[in-house]
Amino acid sequence: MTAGRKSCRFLFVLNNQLFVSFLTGRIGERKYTLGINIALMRREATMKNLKTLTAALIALGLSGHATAGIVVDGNIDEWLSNKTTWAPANAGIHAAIDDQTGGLNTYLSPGYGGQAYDAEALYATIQGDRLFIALATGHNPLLATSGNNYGAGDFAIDFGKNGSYELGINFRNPNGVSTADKFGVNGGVYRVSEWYYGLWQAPGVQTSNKPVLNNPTSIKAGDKIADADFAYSTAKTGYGSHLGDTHYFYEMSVDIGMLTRNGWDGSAFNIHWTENCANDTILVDPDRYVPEPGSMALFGAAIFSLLGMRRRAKAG
Ligand SMILES: [Ca+2]
Ligand SMILES: [Ca+2]
Ligand SMILES: [Ca+2]
Ligand SMILES: [Ca+2]
Repeated sequence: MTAGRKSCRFLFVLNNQLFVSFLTGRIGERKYTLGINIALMRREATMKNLKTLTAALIALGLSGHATAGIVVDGNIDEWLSNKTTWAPANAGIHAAIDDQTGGLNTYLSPGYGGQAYDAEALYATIQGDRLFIALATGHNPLLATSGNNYGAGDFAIDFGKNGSYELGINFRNPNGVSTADKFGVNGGVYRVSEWYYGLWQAPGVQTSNKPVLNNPTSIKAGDKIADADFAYSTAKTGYGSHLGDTHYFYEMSVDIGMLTRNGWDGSAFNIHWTENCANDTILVDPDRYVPEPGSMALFGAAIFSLLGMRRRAKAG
């Protein structure tokens, strides 16, 4: 998301009063217009009507369309503009979409498993001072690793996009029996010293000792550094192009300051998720993070420049 502004004069009416715009722009997805009340401009400005002018500016600024905030509750509808295609709700959301279907013998990538192991869509966005992540999958979070079943993996973060996953956001399976499923605290953020890996050495080629190291599955060892807001859903239908399929959603957010204190330099990074078998992997790479000026700071700057305009007008 970016903040921008440009000047382009036009007249508009608000509350039966005529305004001339002097600044329009965007803060993230929110459009705003600042304007000067024509009636007030024609009078000699006093401190009293300057206050009225300031109030009018703020009211205008806040009249734009606000982006709905993300609520971490396991319902990802606010992330989506289209539930059939999984298209994200706005350009600030980075998305990887790979919705497959079929029975357990259906190939995904790099392994098999069809809808029951399908990683379908992974999303990431930054709002305010938090990184939000959402996942849609056909894999039941409550499926435990046992025999030929494999439980859910954790969310792995690779700063530098160099294949070394520094941080993990942990999912702890309440039905877990294996050490991978039972590791740590649900929603805990860990600085990871060791990952588990899946079954695949190359697409369709199984291995027990040469896993693909850029497909980490679950946290094996690490230090807990924070807690994410973390939620996951029960089975849902009505999404994707395969109408009979069931889906499960994960949603979480972590503090940006915590990420920077733990190795993030603000450049683009990868977020990865898969199951403990790594039958289907998914990766999303949020852009470099550019902090936005706070909206009130921007309005403050606008009012300050208005004061400057008034002084110049008075001097002339
Ligand atoms: Ca939600
Ligand atoms: Ca699917
Ligand atoms: Ca998939
Ligand atoms: Ca790295």
